[in-house]
Amino acid sequence: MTAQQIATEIRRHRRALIISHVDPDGDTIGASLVLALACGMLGITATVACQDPLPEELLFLPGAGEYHTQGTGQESLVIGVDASDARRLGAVYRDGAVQGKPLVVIDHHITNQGYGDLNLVLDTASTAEVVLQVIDALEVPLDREISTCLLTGLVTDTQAFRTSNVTAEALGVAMRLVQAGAALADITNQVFSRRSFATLSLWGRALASAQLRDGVVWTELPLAWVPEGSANGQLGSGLANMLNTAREASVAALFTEQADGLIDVSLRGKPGYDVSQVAVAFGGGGHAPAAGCQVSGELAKVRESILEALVHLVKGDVL
Ligand SMILES: [Mn+2]
Repeated sequence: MTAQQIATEIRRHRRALIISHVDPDGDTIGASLVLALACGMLGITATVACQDPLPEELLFLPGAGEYHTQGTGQESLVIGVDASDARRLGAVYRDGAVQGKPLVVIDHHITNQGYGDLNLVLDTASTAEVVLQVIDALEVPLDREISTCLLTGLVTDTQAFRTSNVTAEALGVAMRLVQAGAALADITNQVFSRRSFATLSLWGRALASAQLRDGVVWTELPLAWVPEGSANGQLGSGLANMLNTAREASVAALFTEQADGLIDVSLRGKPGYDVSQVAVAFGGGGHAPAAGCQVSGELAKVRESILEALVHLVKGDVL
């Protein structure tokens, strides 16, 4: 599928539902908001929706206040953004009024299952770059709002251009976005340097109990530690990256106990270790250096079975 074909499909509709993945990050939010802005310019009424609330540090994005938790039922097209499988689209997509409508999937995960009616999945560092191709195909000009949302997606998914999938093309995209008005330093400051004290305190607790086992560094956030009302996984976002800076470890794992009974598992791998293999084995997905899954069961049991798989990964055993 090409960006041109996706653009042609979008133009056929008057109302579209754009879905960001559960536990939303800067990439799914930025890319979704851009599609909504583009739809608006083309006279298409867009609803942006996500099952979970947006992280506070991303509320500065233009349109972030317009998020819904479900569609209106009026849309004739559904667009799933940055989600490697249908489950990642959460309750918004499970809604009976949404099922059966044509689904366009725009993503960049190598583990994407091609579950849409139309799938545009490219091997880029962010979904924002894929959406830029769609925007170009729709002939929507880049303005400050669109470029700010897209650069936020690229910056968050690459940890400010530090991941191994940052290519010359990705930097070329960043240059285009900065030229169109996106303020790189403001964005990085906004998304990486504005953690709440509660988050830092929680990380302190989690780091103090971190353990190292056969090249795997891991820690966990039991439900009792997580302040009430905080969104799924948001407090732990970034903590997995920090764990993975341990020189002695090849891979890192963070286990977060959620109120819904599921254990959220965030995995990180040093270059040469593909943690998405483990995520996929447990029903999740992601990228070689960063992947995740949500597993039902007791925290200790889930943790042990995943740690076992990670130790095998580190040893080079076939999973
Ligand atoms: Mn992404």
